Amino acid sequence: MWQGREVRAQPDGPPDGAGGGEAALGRRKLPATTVLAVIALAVSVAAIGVALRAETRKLSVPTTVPNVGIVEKDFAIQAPVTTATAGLIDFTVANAGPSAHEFLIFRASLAPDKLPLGLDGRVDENSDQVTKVFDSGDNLDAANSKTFHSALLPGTYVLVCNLPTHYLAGMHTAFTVH
Ligand SMILES: [Cu+2]
Repeated sequence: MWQGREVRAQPDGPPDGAGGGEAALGRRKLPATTVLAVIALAVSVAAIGVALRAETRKLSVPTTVPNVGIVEKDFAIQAPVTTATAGLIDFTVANAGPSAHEFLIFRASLAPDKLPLGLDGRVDENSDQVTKVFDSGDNLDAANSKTFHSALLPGTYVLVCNLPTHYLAGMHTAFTVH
């Protein structure tokens, strides 16, 4: 790859002035292959820099996401810890049964038992007064537990099970993110 003969400097230019000038310019001009090699090297170094920065970013992400243990049962949601720092938060929800339950997180400035209701008595998930930020989707069967990943901004939240009648029966609890 390295073409030594093309970049070898000549010790002396020809004796006559004009020709010598041209020869000197020609000598200093690097062959295209060398220029390309230098560009390729610069790009490689830049790429390594980007890769290192990406690696640093990866490493700076906390390796332990805080985990909040939740117990759901007929009919309550128990959270031994009710605050967390904004960012990634895992909720490990255990269902003590006997019914299946779901796990929803609403952002709301209302009291946990004052969320807007639909005609069916469930929390109105489309109300302007609440923003649903997490929904477990599937129900969690009794005696099962599952960890859900969330990313929460600072604010006040209500943890809810919104299966028919479960919210009004008491399945709501406040959660605050600082
Ligand atoms: Cu429930």
